[in-house]
Amino acid sequence: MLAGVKPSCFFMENKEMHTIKHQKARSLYPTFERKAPGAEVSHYCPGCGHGTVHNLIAEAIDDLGIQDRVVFCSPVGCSVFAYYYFDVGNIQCAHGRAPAVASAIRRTHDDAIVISYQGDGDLAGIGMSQIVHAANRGENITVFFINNAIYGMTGGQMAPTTILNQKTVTTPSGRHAANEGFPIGISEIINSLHAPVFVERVSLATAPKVMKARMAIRKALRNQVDKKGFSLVEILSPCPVNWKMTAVESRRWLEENLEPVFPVGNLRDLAKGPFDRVDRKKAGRVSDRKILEILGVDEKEVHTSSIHLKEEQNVKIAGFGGQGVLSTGILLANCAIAEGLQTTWLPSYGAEMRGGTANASVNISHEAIGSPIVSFPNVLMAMNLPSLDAFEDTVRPGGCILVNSSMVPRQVRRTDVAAYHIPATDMANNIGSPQIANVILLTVYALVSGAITLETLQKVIPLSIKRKNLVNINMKAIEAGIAWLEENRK
Ligand SMILES: Cc1ncc(C[n+]2csc(CCOP(=O)(O)OP(=O)(O)O)c2C)c(N)n1
Ligand code: SF4
Repeated sequence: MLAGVKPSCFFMENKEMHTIKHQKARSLYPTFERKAPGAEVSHYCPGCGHGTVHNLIAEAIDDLGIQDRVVFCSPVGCSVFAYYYFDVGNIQCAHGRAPAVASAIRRTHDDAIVISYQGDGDLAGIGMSQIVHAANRGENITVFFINNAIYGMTGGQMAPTTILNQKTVTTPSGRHAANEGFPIGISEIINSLHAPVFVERVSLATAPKVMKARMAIRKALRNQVDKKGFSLVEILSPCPVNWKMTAVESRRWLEENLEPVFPVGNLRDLAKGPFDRVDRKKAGRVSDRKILEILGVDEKEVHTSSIHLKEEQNVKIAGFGGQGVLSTGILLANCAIAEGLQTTWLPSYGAEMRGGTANASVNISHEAIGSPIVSFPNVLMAMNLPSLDAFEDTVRPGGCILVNSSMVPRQVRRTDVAAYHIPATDMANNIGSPQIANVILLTVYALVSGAITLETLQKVIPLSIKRKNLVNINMKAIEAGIAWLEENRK
């Protein structure tokens, strides 16, 4: 539609005046620039209901004036790319887990308006327990449940909401109750719980029904703005491609076949009361002090360290599986704990069982650490060439790169970082085991950064190593690292 066209009509809803605008909602990006260059149209099939629902949600966000507050949790399914369209905060959640992610965001961000947008495979299949428990807890979130009675993205398999006799790829002769059970009414299940405040099923079969869907979507979002509690709108939506119909046929089929199984209408509207059904003020809170007590941590110990970090250490250790990359990260994190510093360790494995790439992210700080992710390290330990190739450019200027030069046949190209080319695997082989190359690198890191002391490293290694006969050789690796730095320090 054309931008800038004047509003063409007004209507009243809950005493609020709304205008119908013949222009794209502000909460949708003006163009949909997908990964493929030039693909600036929606990825949805013609006649798909997802696009219609996106428009309705975006218009509601605009009219409620909440664009800057919305966090949109998109699912796995055809709407996995919702973040291509909605110009709001976006999080792409693991299959079926959007209600859990939404709950966490809602509880930790008072001002956020959190949307969980889910298909029927996502919500009623793999994520069934997630949605039931989020609803049962009465999370103050808004769930839009797109029921197209089929797994769309994966090519038309049976969903929990597939109706009896409906043919799908996995029920080629139709769904039969004796084989696959009956279609599941999600709205009815949610309506059986105590906590939810608003449950409504709507349909996209005809234009008047789309207008009803529009109202329900607004109501469900407005409930969250007013802190009323959990709202779910189930939207019966066409999937012409997997239903093997034209767009027009699919809307007719929806009305004639889906609606009788899943009757549209409001199942619950308790939002008229002034309060959220769940009184959050009464929620039991565990204090930080209590958590430390449960963990057996002495609070004073956590904040006391003789180390003075010049800056927080964001370390990326990378190599191939078998080089001890992940255990180096654990060793470093354990040393940081022993130094009384805050730390996190996050492993990342390649898909291969053996010989694949692996990396570990370690943060070390005097302060509490917000996220374990290290996207832009100030320290890189590259155990092989692919790791240096992958991460060299991510290191922050002024940072430091330690390279296992036995496995990396090139120099560090960056000139704005300190580079150490240590023939760690050769040195380790000379001592007696290639496995200790990582400790040589770690020793050099300890010395140049001052983030952990050699005494701590020597103390922690015997505690971290399961095979005690390897402790001595690790101590020799530390000595080798010290000797190398003495010889090579400029
Ligand atoms: C853990 C996991 N299991 C299975 C899949 C495969 N998968 C991707 S999308 C999908 C079904 C999505 O269907 P639905 O939620 O109905 O959404 P639609 O595509 O119809 O919008 C499945 C099973 C996956 N990606 N991850
Ligand atoms: S497969 Fe179905 S749900 Fe997915 S985009 Fe196409 S029409 Fe929509």
